[in-house]
Amino acid sequence: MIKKFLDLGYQPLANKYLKSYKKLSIKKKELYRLTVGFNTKTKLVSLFNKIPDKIMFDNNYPYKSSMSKTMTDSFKKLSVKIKKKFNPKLFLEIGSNDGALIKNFDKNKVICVEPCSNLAKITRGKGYFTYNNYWDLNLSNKIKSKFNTVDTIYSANTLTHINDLNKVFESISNLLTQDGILIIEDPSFLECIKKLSYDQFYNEHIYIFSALSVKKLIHEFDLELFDIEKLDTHGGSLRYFIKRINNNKIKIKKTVSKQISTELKFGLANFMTYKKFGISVKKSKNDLIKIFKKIKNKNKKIIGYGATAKACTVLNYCNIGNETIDYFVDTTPDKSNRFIPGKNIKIKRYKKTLLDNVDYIYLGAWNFKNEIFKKEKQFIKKNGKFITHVPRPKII
Ligand code: JHZ
Repeated sequence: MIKKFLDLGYQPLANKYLKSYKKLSIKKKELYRLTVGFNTKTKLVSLFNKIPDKIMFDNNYPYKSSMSKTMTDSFKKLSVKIKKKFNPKLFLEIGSNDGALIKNFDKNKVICVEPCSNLAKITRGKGYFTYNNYWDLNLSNKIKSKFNTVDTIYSANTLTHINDLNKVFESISNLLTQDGILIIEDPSFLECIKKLSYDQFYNEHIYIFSALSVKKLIHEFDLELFDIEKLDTHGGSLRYFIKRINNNKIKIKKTVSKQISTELKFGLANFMTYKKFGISVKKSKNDLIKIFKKIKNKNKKIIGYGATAKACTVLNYCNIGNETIDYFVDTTPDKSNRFIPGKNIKIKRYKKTLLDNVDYIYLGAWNFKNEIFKKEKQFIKKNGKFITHVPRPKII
C-alpha cells in the first residue's frame, strides 16, 4: 500500500526551460500535481503522478553532468576505482549523459545507453559506441545479441527516473555475466530527510532510493548488495555495489548491514517518519518565504545561482517568482536565455559581472555549495550573502 506523505502542489515539468515566459495551465496538462508516497511493503518512496519518459527525456535535454567540477572529479575517482577493483572487460553505462564518466574509460571497452539524442550525439562524437535508446528489455536483448554479456554495468541518477523498476532490473540481469557487477548511485532518502531537501522531488525523480528499498527491489532478480559507499554528491547519495546472490567469490561488506541498520534506527521503515518529514517541509516553505519577504522589503537585489531541476520545485511550491528573484545565473549553454518553468525568472549564461551589485544569491545548486563558494570568494568578500533552504532556510 502506498501512503501519501507530501504534497508539493501543482508543478511544471522540471528541465523544460521555456523560451519565453508563459503562464502554464492545469487544464492543458502543463502542470501536474506533485505528490509523494511511501510503499509500506517495499519501503520505496515514489511519485503518484508519473510523466511518460518520452516527454521528459527527449532530443533536447538540457542537463549536462560535465557542468560541475565536483561531478567530473567524482566520476574520475570512480573510474580509477572500477578499473582497479573490477577490471571490466566490457563496461556499460545506462544514462551516459554527455560522457562525464565514460571519458575516463577505453573507447573499445564501453557501451553507452542514452535516450536523449542531443546527449547521445556528444558521446558518439567522442568515439564511444552509444545506443540512443531507453533502457528496457528490447535494448538489453539487442545488446546481448551483439556483445553476448557485459561484466560491469553502471548507472548514476538514472534508474530512479524510470517508471518500471522491475523491468529495469530484469533487463540488467538479462545481460550481466554470472560474476558481473552492477553499480548504481542515486540521492539517498535518509539524507533527503535529514537535510529537508524536498526539492529532490520533481517529475524526473519518480523514485528516491534507500538501502532498504534497493535491497528488497533487487532480491527478486537474485541480486544482492555487497557494498555501499556514502557520497557527498547531489546532496548526499549512496553508491550501491550489487552482485548475483549465487556469486560467492565476492564477500558482503559490513557497510551494507551498517547502512540498513542506520536507516532502520532512523525510522525509514515506518510511515510516521515520512509523515513528520511532510510536516517539516511545510514549515521549511513558510520560513523560506519569510526570509525572501524580509530581504525584499529592504529593497535588496536577489538573484539565483544554478537553475536546477530542484529549484523548479522550490520556487513553484513556495510561489517565488521574478517579483523576488531578478534572474538566475547558470553555466549550462542550453539553459541560457530561457525561463524557469512556471516562474517568470530569466536564466542568464554565467559570467562574474552578473554578480555585481547583487546583495543576495539564492543557491539553486545548494548541492554544489563548496564549489560555488570557492568560485565566488569576491562576492563573499564584498559582503554578499547566500540564501539556502537546506538543511533549514537561512542566510549564509
Ligand atoms: P544539479 C539534474 O538535476 C537532473 P539538477 C537529473 N534528473 C538529476 O537527477 C540530477 O541532475 C543528477 C549549474 N552550475 O547537478 C549547472 C552553475 O551554473 O544540481 C547546472 O545547471 N555553476 C538528471 O538540475 C546546475 O547548476 C556552478 O558552479 O537539480 C546544477 O544542477 C555549478 C557547480 C553548477 O542538478
